[in-house]
Amino acid sequence: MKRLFLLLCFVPAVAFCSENIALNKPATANGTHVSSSPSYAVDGDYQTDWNRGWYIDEGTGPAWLIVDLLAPYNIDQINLTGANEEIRTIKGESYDWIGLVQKYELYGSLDGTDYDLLDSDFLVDTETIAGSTNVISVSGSYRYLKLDVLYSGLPYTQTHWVHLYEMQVFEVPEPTTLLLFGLGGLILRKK
Ligand SMILES: [Ca+2]
Repeated sequence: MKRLFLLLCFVPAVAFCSENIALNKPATANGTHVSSSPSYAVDGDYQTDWNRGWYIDEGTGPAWLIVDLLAPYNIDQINLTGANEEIRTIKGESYDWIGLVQKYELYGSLDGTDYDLLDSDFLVDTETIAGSTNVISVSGSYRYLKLDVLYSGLPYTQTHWVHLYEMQVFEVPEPTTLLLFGLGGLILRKK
């Protein structure tokens, strides 16, 4: 005797898609060292950086970089990547800056005038890209993102380079309901 068991699976699932909405968006800064332009902070390449140069605040305010997302986005997460040994090794650079820090404040704005403080922390030069990336949870709708670097160097010395290798920005995921019709199994048993 044969018995046929047909299992039909109807599986609603939620898929989340997320892309870096800062990628190749316009970026400006209040200074650039040589050709390390602000656009390198949003080009999707960990080997290129916005370099503000040897930064000392002499009463003119912080070194800053602004990214214009060109429209408001409901932002969920921002990743900031600073200098690190992994990139220097790839590029054949011999500097040993591990342990150096950049003190920053990150702001968001809808109109480019009124800014909300989103994060205040340090970017730390470590051995890896991941270790030198700050993952920042954000809640709010913003078009402009502004990074102020208050100093760079050993804490409170203000005597080193200001770098930002990447700023990545991600929206709150939009759920996409997928209806997965799966044929779970066709089981043929013999007795
Ligand atoms: Ca880059």
